[in-house]
Amino acid sequence: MEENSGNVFFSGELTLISTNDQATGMLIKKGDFSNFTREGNYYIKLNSNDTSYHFRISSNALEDVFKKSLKAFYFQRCGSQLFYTHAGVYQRNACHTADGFYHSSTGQSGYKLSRGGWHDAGDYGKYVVNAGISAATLLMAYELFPDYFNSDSLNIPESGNGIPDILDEVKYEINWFLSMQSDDGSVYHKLTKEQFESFVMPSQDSGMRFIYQKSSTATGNFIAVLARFYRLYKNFDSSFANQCLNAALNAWNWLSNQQGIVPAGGFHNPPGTQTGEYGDYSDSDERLWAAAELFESTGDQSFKDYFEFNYNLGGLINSTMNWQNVRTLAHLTYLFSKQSSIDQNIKSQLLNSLISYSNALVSKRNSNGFGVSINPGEYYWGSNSQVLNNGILLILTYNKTNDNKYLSSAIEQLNYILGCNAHNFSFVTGIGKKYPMKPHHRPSEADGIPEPIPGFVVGGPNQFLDDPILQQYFNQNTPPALCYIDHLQSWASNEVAINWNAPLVFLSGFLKNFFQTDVENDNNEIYDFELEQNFPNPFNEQTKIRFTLKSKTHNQLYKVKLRIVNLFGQEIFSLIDDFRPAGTYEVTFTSSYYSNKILSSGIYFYQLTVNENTFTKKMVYLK
Ligand code: 9MR
Ligand code: ZN
Repeated sequence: MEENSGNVFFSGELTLISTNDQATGMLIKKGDFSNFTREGNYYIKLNSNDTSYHFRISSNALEDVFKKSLKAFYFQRCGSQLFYTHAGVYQRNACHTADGFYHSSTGQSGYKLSRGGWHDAGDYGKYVVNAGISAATLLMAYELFPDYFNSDSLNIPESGNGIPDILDEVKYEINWFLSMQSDDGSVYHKLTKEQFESFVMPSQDSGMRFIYQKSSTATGNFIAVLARFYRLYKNFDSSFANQCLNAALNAWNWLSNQQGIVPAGGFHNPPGTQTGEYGDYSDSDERLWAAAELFESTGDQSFKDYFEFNYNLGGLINSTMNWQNVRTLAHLTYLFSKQSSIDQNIKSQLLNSLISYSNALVSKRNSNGFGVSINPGEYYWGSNSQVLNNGILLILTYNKTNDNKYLSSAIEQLNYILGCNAHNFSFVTGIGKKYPMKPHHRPSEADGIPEPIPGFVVGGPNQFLDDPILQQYFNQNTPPALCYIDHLQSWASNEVAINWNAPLVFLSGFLKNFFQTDVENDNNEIYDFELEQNFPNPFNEQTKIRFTLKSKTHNQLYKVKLRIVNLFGQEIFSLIDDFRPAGTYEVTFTSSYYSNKILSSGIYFYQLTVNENTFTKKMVYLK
């Protein structure tokens, strides 16, 4: 029903999905109104007179999630003041400007300036391992889909500098990374206090903060991220980019001389330290990832050899990436490599493993009442991030196969995070009608503002009940997906963290473009672009594409390209590629264009480029 008029625009039947959904214990029925696309504000009413929250149907519905989830990284910045212009009411003073002292467990004494970077989560610690996967996920989004992630107007201090904000934000972290490297090339594991802070603003957090031992997992992460940053940033600032590559190479030099994991047995908090550990029993995945990124950035044979010798030791793509296991990130870098010397056979093995892993995700999604790609048993600390990272893998599989089932499954992962779940609740602060008001996030609590800082996804249901609040409210008979509570002290279900937000940025940023109808129309006064789209099949002889080139100067010729591209910007048909004078043009879509092409159903775009300006319109092709 429409919000204001109460008019009914769509009605349908519910279908039974499950009488006893495993993850929730619920009886679940589904109403599908995906064919109803009229923009507006609506609610749903059942025969029983129950009504839903009011919601919006709009091609821009995901814009807000994307912007806020990326901006959340800015709100995590350590070491500089957040000003009103960028932070609004969440402005705050600079914090932790005197980081940090070598912890006695390093065997070193004194102080190393290591300022900046992002606070890890609800606490104020900074951990290289977790920072690594967070930064890398943001960089991967930009690297694979640059057109979707190139906004320079997110209102962070660097906005408008001609560099995509997502790179500026990551650079803030990169500067801190550089400061965590030791002279021998190795990288210190973390910079934290010995105990978690109390709930004060970061600038009020006093007491000693320490740099802990070097670790090979931190060093591997560091290499991967700096190498990746180098290849994306070199077009913007080659001297800083080169500094990053050199730092990565020095770190590799140290790492490749270590026989086993450092410290032996993996990093552990020394006695007396209780802050985050990010411990790991294996560094072989970090080493593989480091080699993959160095190969992609340099093309150097030695890195290629290292990757090709080791890539299959833990199997192919058979797990979802997380802070502890980055093997899949190594595989993805090789799978999407642009290096010409790549081994095509390995590439196709990796692709096949990605497809079968995604098939398993799709079948989990099919057996879950809310379409979630995790099974009971997988609702552990940070389960929401597993759901989101699964969404990334599904998108990448869609990218390689063009098969819609992966895309629709990816959309469902985001739907779950945004409210299609047993809690009828958006897990992202400031997004939707009902969302976490008491996240375990120190600045959100200590600032005295009732509204939490927006754009943060919380960890989500945790069936292992890893904190006293979860243990108080739930027990081992609680269905796994219900073990969540919006409580300040439920750090194991209601905390926020940078590595959980990064895949939210990826998923919402990718899918927002997917739903937008007009992708970019920079300069519409000069060139009109019309499209007559005969739904559902625009690839036929009734389709006409009309555009006008308005004359600016007498006898001017415009360089005109008209093409049809798929979701990834790859050209499917070229309709015009020449110079044209001002005038109105009409192109009819004759069968000569499509007779010898087999196209799958999906989203395509008409793309008109006139000189330097590109106009894009979406079309849907259904067979
Ligand atoms: O995300 C981490 C999760 O996978 C671990 O099970 C948990 C306990 O070790 O730690 C989580 O990370 C926390 C980190 O140790 C300290 N900062 C807050 C992080 C999110 O809760
Ligand atoms: Zn700080």
